[in-house]
Amino acid sequence: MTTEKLTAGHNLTSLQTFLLREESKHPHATGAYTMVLSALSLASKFIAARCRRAGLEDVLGSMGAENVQGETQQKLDVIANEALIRALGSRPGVAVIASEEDDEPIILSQDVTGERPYVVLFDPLDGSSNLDVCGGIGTIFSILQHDRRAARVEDSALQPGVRQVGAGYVLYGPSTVLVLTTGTGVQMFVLDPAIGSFLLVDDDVRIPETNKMYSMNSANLGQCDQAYRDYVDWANGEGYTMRYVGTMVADVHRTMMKGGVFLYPPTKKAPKGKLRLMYEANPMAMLVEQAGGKAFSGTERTMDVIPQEVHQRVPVVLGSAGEVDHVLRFLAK
Ligand code: P6P
Repeated sequence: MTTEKLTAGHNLTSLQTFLLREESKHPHATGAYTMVLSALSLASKFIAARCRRAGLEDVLGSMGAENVQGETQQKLDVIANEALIRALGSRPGVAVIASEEDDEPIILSQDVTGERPYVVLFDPLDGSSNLDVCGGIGTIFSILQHDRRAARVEDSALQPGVRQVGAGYVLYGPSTVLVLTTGTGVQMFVLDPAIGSFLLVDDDVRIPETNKMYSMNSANLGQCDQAYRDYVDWANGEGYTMRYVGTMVADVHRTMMKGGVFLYPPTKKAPKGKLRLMYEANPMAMLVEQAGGKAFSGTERTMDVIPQEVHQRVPVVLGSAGEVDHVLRFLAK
């Protein structure tokens, strides 16, 4: 029997293999970046395991407290947040951690010489309110290089999206999918629970140019600017279909795989938009652009937005280039 037959149907490139192969392309690499991504992978496997048993362990429901966003914290929000902080906090390359769940960034090193080169920002469990109904939820992360010139160490977390050196999300759905960019295209991995490894299934994810599909919470339409309402009227007239899960990771992943456009416009309730720039819009924008799509916040490219504070919110329009252009045409009027 040939080797090929022995391994037929099994992809044998793990995330670890992929990262070490990428690291080997950089002769001066210290391995710190690989260790950051390895920490994110470990924490997401831990979170996936807890999600899989959510109905069997006491991790459903709320903590009875609110986070800095004024949103009710789910038990698994706290568990996921702790897992990410502990995994990243034990890595020598991480200087600052910023989480949706924590008011202020966590400084792991006051050392301004910057031997700790990275800042990691994340939404530990995006869409966690869907957990109780077994809906798709996810983790979103963004990696910046530590800005040693920042006035305060924590200000290093306030860099525009164009300065990201990595971004990704983990979708905890029927399977656990990691979609990652380190700046040279987008790779997709699926967790094989039998061996506990993320295995490479696509080494060059490209978002389809067009698809007559938009994804937004249509219940908000009455609160949106006329331009968004005009776009939806136009799309409906053109025979577009609408899909919306209510978890950004799930809605963006569908958009990455099938094409279309995902929108969270400003509303009366959220006049700057609901989604957070630093650990939702920016990482998703890097992924979408690396896959050939576009990501805008109003008429400004999302990754050009200069952040003012770590939890700031922005409007989001992202997806297939052709579909985002249709929305921008209405916003420009
Ligand atoms: P709405 C989940 O709470 C979240 O932060 C994103 O994952 C999602 O895209 C959005 O909010 C859904 O908001 O107002 O449609 O429930």
